[in-house]
Amino acid sequence: MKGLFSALLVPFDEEGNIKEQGLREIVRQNIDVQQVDGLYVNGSSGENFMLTTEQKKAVFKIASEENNGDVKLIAQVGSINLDEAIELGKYATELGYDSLSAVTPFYYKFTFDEIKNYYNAITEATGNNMIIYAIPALTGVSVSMDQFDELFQNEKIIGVKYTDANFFMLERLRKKYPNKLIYSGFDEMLIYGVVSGVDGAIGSTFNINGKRAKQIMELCHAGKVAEAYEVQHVTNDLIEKVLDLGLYQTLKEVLNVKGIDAGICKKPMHSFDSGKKGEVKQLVTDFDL
Ligand code: SI3
Repeated sequence: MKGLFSALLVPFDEEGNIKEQGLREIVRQNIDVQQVDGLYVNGSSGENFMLTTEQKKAVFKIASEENNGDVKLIAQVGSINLDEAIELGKYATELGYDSLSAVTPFYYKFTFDEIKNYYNAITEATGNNMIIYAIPALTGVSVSMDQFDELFQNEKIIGVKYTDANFFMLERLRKKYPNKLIYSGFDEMLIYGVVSGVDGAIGSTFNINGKRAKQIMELCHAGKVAEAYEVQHVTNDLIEKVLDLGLYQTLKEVLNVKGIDAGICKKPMHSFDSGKKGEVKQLVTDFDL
């Protein structure tokens, strides 16, 4: 379960339907071209929180069929509807997903006890392993060190996808929990995560820039941090531009330019600004995507 996991993009048509063939092409692009070690399915990058339960199941099924055992699979099943999270967790477990992951429940100000019960309920009902998806900037939920201590008492909770820039806490977690899996979540800060000893990374931009991300990890592991930093600089020149043009819209547009049917984003997210298509073509050339 170590290494680089692409947070899988999901292509939609104008009506918000999943484009199955395009999704299969994105899975293959990640495995065959970006050479990632795994896929993180139905995360933020999959626009998961805007999908129906049936659509989420369809994404799990198509991704696992197309993967066909090639790389490791993590199923993000988190939902503030706990029944849905459990239903999805059971479904992904039956499909053979290597681990579940669930975002911390959001919107309502859930108490820590409620959050802990949510994770314990999912692991108990599914019997599968769980990776906590901590992304305080989007959920407003910050998990403290003491709370991680409590959550990690559940042996089925095998790690955390740590999408935060608190590197002091990351260092503390790494030292205290050498046997839990820690995944870095911000692609633009990958090098700091790797130097802090993460086991892997999960990110959206790996769908188009996985090879460079892998280089950053490998160079750091070989002790060549200065060289890794040069690759991070190039990566961040790319990410800065992608964020400026619109994150998921631009990642999809890059794939579209490469001949992969990545469709468009699901409403209410807007589609890529067609007046800027030339800028994306330039990105593909400039960054050799
Ligand atoms: O699907 C997912 O859950 C993710 O891709 C999470 C991941 O941490 C990404 N975060 C979000 C909110 O998309 C990052 O990869 C992020 O897109 C990237 O670092 C650019 O900011």
